[in-house]
Amino acid sequence: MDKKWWKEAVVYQIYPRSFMDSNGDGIGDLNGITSRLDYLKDLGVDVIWLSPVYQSPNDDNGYDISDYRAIMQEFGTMEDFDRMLSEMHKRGIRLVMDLVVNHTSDEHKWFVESRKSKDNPYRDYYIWRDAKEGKEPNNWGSCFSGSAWKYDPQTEMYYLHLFSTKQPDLNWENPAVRKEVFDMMNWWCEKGIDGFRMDVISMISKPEGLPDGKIPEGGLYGDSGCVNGPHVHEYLQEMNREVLSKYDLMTVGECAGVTIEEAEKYASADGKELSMVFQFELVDLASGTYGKWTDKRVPLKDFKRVMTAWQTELEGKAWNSLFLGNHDQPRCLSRFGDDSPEYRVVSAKMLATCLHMMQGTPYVYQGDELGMKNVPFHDLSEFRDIESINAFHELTGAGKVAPDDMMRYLNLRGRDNARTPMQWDDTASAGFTTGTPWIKVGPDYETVNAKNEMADPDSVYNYYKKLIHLRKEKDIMVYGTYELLDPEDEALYVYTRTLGDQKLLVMCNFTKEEQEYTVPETFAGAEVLISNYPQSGAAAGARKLRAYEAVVLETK
Ligand code: TEU
Ligand code: CA
Repeated sequence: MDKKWWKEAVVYQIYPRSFMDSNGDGIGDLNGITSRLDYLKDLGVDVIWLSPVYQSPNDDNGYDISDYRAIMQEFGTMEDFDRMLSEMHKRGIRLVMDLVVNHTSDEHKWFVESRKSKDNPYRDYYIWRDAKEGKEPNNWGSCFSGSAWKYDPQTEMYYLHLFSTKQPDLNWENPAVRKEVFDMMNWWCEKGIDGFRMDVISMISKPEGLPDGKIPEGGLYGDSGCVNGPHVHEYLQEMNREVLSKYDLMTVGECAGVTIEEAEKYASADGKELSMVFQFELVDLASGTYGKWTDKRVPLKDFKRVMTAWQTELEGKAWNSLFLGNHDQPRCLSRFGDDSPEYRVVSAKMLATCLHMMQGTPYVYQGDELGMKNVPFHDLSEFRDIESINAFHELTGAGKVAPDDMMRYLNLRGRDNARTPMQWDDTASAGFTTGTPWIKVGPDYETVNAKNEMADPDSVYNYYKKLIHLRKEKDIMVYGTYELLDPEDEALYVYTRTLGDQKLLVMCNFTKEEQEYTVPETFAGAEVLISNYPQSGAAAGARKLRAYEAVVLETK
């Protein structure tokens, strides 16, 4: 087996705006992160993926960067960053930065120059096109509603923005752009960071000629088709030669639209591009006419099918990342589990068991280790996320979705669910800030918080801690081969892991109803490795699995 530190690591994602505020302005910051590193050391995580902290006007909460080599004022200074990095390294924790180079902010000096004139030296850093028949150059829609093109009167042309109008797409066909990006990446690597999470990196190469896309039934705009474009692998192999290959880095590509076949290229074992990718097949399940804006739940059979495809087809060819949540998703407990007061704890532990016992690098999103759940938003004014606010106005404005339905969908699937402040303790604002938090705090913070859970041996926190520490002791968790059992079962997710003559059996009940299961003879005499319920020894043959029960058996 090709052992790598990043295959054996557990990654913790910090969304800095919501993690910890150190100066009372209601906004998380770098010194706040530094003050909480002992908590992360205790949890046992090996790597921190830090969402963007660069200078930004915050149209998309830092994913719109105006200076790649400066720290956002609200988050602190470069000295604060250097101290945070040093304190992480002192604790043996590595830092992976968020690299957002599909686009910049429209306030980046490159775009300020580019829009000045058609012959400006920076003009071709971005994607400008003339109107077509007096309208946008093609029918592409932005991920944040509306057209993907914005007309700029100064030079009477349109520029492309796959995300907000303040996030103009960079022109990766321009070698000068690639060089700027690589120089900036080397600058951060020389500061001692340990890797990059690459924002929408599968979108950087646009289809030749920027042709119209298919308009989905009921949709308003064409699909840009900008995923896995014609030159994306060339660009990433160049990035690998110019930057990545020079350091001992972990890299993960956020690859919307990636297929397993493409993932084998992005994350190939030959190390020519990236270490691993985030796939979106799982979190995009149960999408509707208007994409994520739906109240559909994911049937377990589909969940098992997708996870199994990635587990079995990448094995030996490329490396999986494992995640159920991040800053773009609703809380995984609410989406895939049962966040009711009665079942919150066992369900959160079951989901964590199901994910962490798989092959790949697990990602823990801040607060999921506490069993934080979706937060009720009662009015559009309580939302902060441009994606949600724009979608509400576009879909209700066009009469496509009733306002009440849209509020329900925003509550179920909106990104703000994962962006409410980290719940540290039961004091005001959950100990996140002494000021007024930039976004509402979850109403359950007096019970669901790190202080309570660290003190409670049966908490979700201490269960995650056990799972994370197990991974350091058990090569089979990292390198064992995955095999799904009982694919047709719509209540139980059961799979094995095999390494040499050792085997694990992972049984997860995704329902609150008690389920019957027959443990294979192979596991006669096996011992319980971990469970979210007290276990009285393990035995082969018929057994019951209680509500959301997760049991892992290990052969000796
Ligand atoms: O997200 C890319 C992306 O596809 C998002 O649109 C996400 O999948 C979607 O919001 C889920 O509904 C990355 C960042 O993670 C996201 O926070 C940024 O808003 C986006 O790129 C633009 O930088
Ligand atoms: Ca602050």
